[in-house]
Amino acid sequence: MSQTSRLARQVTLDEAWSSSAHSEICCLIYATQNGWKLPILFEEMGVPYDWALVDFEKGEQRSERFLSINPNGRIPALIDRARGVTVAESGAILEYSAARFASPLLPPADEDLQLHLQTKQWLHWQVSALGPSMGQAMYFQRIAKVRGHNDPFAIGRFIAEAERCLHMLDDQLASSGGPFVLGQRCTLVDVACFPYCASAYWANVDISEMSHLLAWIEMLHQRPSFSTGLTVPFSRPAFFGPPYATPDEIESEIARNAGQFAVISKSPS
Ligand SMILES: N[C@@H](CCC(=O)N[C@@H](CS)C(=O)NCC(=O)O)C(=O)O
Repeated sequence: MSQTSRLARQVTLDEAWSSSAHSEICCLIYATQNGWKLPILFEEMGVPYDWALVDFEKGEQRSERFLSINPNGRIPALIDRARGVTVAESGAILEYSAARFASPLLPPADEDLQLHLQTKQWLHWQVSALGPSMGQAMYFQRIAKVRGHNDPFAIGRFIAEAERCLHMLDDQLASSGGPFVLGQRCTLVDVACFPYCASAYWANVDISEMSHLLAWIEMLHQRPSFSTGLTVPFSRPAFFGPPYATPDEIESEIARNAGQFAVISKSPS
């Protein structure tokens, strides 16, 4: 059930570095699968956070100011004002923040080394395998195709790879016994994987036979910290498909989303 966040406070990009009584950290985000990981994390940790919108409509992810924090020009990034440091790449941000706030979402190595390592293994897998395959499946169908560049081979390849990754998670949930990816405990893996898995509809990946994955997605949609995190900076229920979005919401998201990213491409030589 989605609710308004009591932990989140919006600031402008200009204010992102300014110290505030509300929080020592500021998340630089947009409403995407990688962006939502940070609000979900802070909601789950129960730690107050400031956030600033890096507005894709204005190309702010490619502004000099943002590139000085992340030369890769991608959200999310995090500013830790109290310590005067920044970090980009969602996996690095999740690891840093969980350690910074001593969160059990990153099980300590001296408490359970295997669980600690599994958390890192699946987190790195999410950013290197699940995320890119889902991201490309969405890109070729929801951006390139809508803008007249239909490439069935690329679409087929990335759907197949995303499906393989989602099958891995379904199997992992079955073997861990759930309810979380690594078993009884909610970890950074759940935080990192959820926004992508919940967007299987948007990537056109068929998960109807993946019963463990479906139950896990549904459970996390109902978990207040996760559902609240999905509303910061704003909700895009169309990514999750019916019953989370109406046909009208889906139609308008298709047009809006396709206009949001530059189609940067080179012809093969
Ligand atoms: N490996 C990066 C991926 C980040 C990423 O792809 N972010 C996307 C949004 S989900 C982005 O900023 N895209 C902007 C663009 O392509 O211009 C991470 O995990 O943080």
